[in-house]
Amino acid sequence: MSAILKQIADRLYDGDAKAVAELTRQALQELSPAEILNGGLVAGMDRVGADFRNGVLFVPEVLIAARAMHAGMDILRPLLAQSDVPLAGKVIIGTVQGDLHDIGKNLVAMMLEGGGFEIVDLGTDAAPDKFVEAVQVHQPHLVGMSALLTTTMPAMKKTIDALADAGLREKVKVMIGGAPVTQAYAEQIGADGYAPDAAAAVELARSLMGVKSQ
Ligand code: B1M
Repeated sequence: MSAILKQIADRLYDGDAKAVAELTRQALQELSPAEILNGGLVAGMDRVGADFRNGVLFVPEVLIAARAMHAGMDILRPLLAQSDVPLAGKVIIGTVQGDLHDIGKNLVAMMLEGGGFEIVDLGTDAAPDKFVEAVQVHQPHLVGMSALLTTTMPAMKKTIDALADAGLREKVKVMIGGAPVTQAYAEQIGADGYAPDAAAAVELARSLMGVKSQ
């Protein structure tokens, strides 16, 4: 790995947004946006994800690292949009109807973006129709749903049913998560996968795309 990519990954891990932005600009003099994305930002977020899963880092540190990742992404995004760099995949994500909790969903979205995925975020209280419309417009590979209330979990099933009614269910993989959600519930409602945390969500998204995690 080039020295500057390692520096980007290290500073991202430390949550130093200013340094990540500066190093990303410098790296563009010698490397392509895709090389910087994968070798610097995604590599750094992968380490953050692994240490979060292993209990070395906690939510505040992950959020600070994700902010540093965004500082680099803000510079790369317009350049990546111009080039034909294949992203890891496109994900539509939202907190389901009736549910206003978004801290975990945002964390998952940020980790997925750090994992090289393009994110369309529907925010909170996203009705089944909103997911259907977003799938029609954005044609994602994956749909991610978050629920924090036992009373809003059924909205996940309603959304899957709405996708099926619109003839879209076979076109996307559906992943779900949130504190009360389980693997058994994912199987019960016909989702393609469940992830217990943001790091696992990146691994799951990659595996649903048929890519082995780094
Ligand atoms: Co609410 N709330 N809340 N709340 N709230 C809970 C969830 C609750 C467990 C608290 C409790 O009673 N002990 C309880 C739910 C009980 C239940 O249903 N079994 C509860 C309740 C009852 C309520 C209200 C009904 C309270 C009231 O008004 N009477 C109300 C509902 C509002 C609504 O949604 N309609 C309400 C409101 C709120 C606030 C607005 C005050 C605030 C939300 C602020 C916000 O999100 N912007 C809030 C908060 C903060 C919580 C707690 C304290 C923390 C949730 C959180 O952010 N955790 C929560 C208690 C708790 O969990 N300890 C609670 C941190 C976050 C990083 O974790 O969201 O689990 P989490 O996300 C994780 C994983 O779950 C996973 O990855 C994330 C990162 O590792 N994950 C996914 C999440 N989504 C995923 C998607 C994936 C994959 C993984 O794939 C797509």
